[in-house]
Amino acid sequence: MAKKKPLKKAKPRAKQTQPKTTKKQQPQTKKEQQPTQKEEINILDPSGRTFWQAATVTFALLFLVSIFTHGFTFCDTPTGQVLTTPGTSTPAGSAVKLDFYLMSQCPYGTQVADAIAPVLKKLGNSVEFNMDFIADDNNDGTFESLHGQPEVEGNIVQLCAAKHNPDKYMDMIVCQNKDMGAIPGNWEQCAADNSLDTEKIKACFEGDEGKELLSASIKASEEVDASGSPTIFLNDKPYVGGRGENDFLRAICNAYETDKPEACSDIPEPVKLNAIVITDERCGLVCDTTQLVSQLEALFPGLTAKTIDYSEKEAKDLMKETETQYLPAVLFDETVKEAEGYKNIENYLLESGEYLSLRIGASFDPEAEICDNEIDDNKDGQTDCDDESCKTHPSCMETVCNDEIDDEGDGLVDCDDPDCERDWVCMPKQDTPSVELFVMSHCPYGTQIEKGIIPVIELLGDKIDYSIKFCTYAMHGEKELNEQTLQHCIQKDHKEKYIDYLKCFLKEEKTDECVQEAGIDKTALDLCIKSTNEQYNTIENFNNKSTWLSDRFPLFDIDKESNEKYEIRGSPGFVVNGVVAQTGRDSKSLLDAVCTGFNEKPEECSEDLSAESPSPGFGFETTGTAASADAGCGV
Ligand SMILES: [Ca+2]
Ligand SMILES: [Ca+2]
Ligand SMILES: [Ca+2]
Ligand SMILES: [Ca+2]
Repeated sequence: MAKKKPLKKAKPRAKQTQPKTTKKQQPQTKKEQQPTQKEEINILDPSGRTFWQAATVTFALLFLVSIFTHGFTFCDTPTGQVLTTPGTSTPAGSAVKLDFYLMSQCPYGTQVADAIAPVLKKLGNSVEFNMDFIADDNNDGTFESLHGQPEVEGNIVQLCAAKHNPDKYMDMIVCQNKDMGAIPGNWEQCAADNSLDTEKIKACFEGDEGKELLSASIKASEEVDASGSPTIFLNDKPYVGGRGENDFLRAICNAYETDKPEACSDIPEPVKLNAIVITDERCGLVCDTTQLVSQLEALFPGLTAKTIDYSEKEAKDLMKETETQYLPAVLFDETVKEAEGYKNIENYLLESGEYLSLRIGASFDPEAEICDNEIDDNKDGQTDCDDESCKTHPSCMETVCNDEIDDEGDGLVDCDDPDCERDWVCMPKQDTPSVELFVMSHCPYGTQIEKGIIPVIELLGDKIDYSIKFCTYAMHGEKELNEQTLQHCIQKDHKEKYIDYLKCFLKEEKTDECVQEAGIDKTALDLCIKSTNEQYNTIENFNNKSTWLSDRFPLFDIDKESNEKYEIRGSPGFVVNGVVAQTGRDSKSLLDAVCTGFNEKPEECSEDLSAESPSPGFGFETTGTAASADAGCGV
């Protein structure tokens, strides 16, 4: 896929300059997750530039599917996995298995917990229900979770309740969820109110048992790759249906082949609702709404979806009536408001005439010139790239700026083509390129790229001018602030020893040992640290929480100026000759990126460095997966 190619042209997507974030470090809030009414589910690049590219299309559809997996709203990033439709039959006589993976303070997690509680009561032993939590195990008795320590403790106390009061713990959870912000503190009252054994739960919660339960629970979540809350499996298959009480009841009941429990006989009929889907056969895969429709049908069991093509008069009339410009389009009528799954998509619906249009970021304009079909589609006498509207279409542009190929055949190759003007690979060249890497010292993706860049720095030596800089806020606590000031000082006063130090530090984060091992004068270093802390108020700011970013992250101002100059948002950020570069984190990609900055490439640039991504985090043992190549720490 395009985004995995390190040297792929970055121009059309300015947003790529921001490091992507991942579940582990992403401090998200409900506000960030909930789109506003005006927002689109950005499935397809609205600029249309990537629209015709089949590879991007596949990505778009996968993204769409993953959105539906989570019913649009969830805490955290989509996993991108392709999912099947829900419900799978279960052998006669055995219980249906239902697994929830949640975060105790995720509003979308508590929503499904509340919905399933009455269903479990109705179905009793006919359901084998498991609830596990998504968090990070530091393997030292401490944990980290997206919504902070209260969530960690909330997870623990709920696991303790499940262990010691398997029949009643959901009552406690439902009670706690009424005031989600009070989790975990409200557990005791909720446990007492619902006649749970508070003594046992308390002992578990405060002792090692709770921690062990959470460790095991996190493992269970990791085993199924659950990263968003809620992630739901029904009979071991991903569940993508509605999240209301009756949705769950219906889905579970459908999973029994025979011997359906009594409660299955009187489920209210799903609300009937209608949708019209408009597509255009000319736009191929992008307008293939098969998966979208089946996901909508899973979300709305009472849905009747009718698909019409742009070539039909009905479609054209409807588009006019609803002022719809781009396809595919999904138009619901008012009945959607009565359906149980409405809440899941309401923020993505836009009033369009008498309909509600689902904003899916569609970008195929059926009235526009299609730029690569050798037909003058809009009948203005200009075909394909000759048509003004195709000027920014990939098939009419220099799309790869460092392949020595004139991609669209206008006689201008790579950086000579104005199309490449803003591409980072066309950065100004220097005799001695400057390389600035921005990290948080304890960010796993910062350490990952550091492990990748070290061989490049060692190889190029004084042919480049490098520095490791630090983000303006720390996400990994006080130790990160201290470490960064120390590394800043080593670079300032003992640059020649810095790489040796860093290589040692990246093994097991043993700062003191590594200072000694690198032969750095501790006394001088301490003096630098002291004066640097004073100069930048690092400790003072740490102790004054009102200065923190979003009340959560202490500031780190040493490299503030360059962070702002390059608009570095998180860890890692990579800058060559003053231009933010998009590159992989393996040594080969990083060498290529650095070498792009030379006026004349030295022979070292043809050296064959490892193309394997280092592992995120500390230690040099393993290599990372492609999946982590876009991950980062940042808000
Ligand atoms: Ca055309
Ligand atoms: Ca034309
Ligand atoms: Ca080219
Ligand atoms: Ca060209």
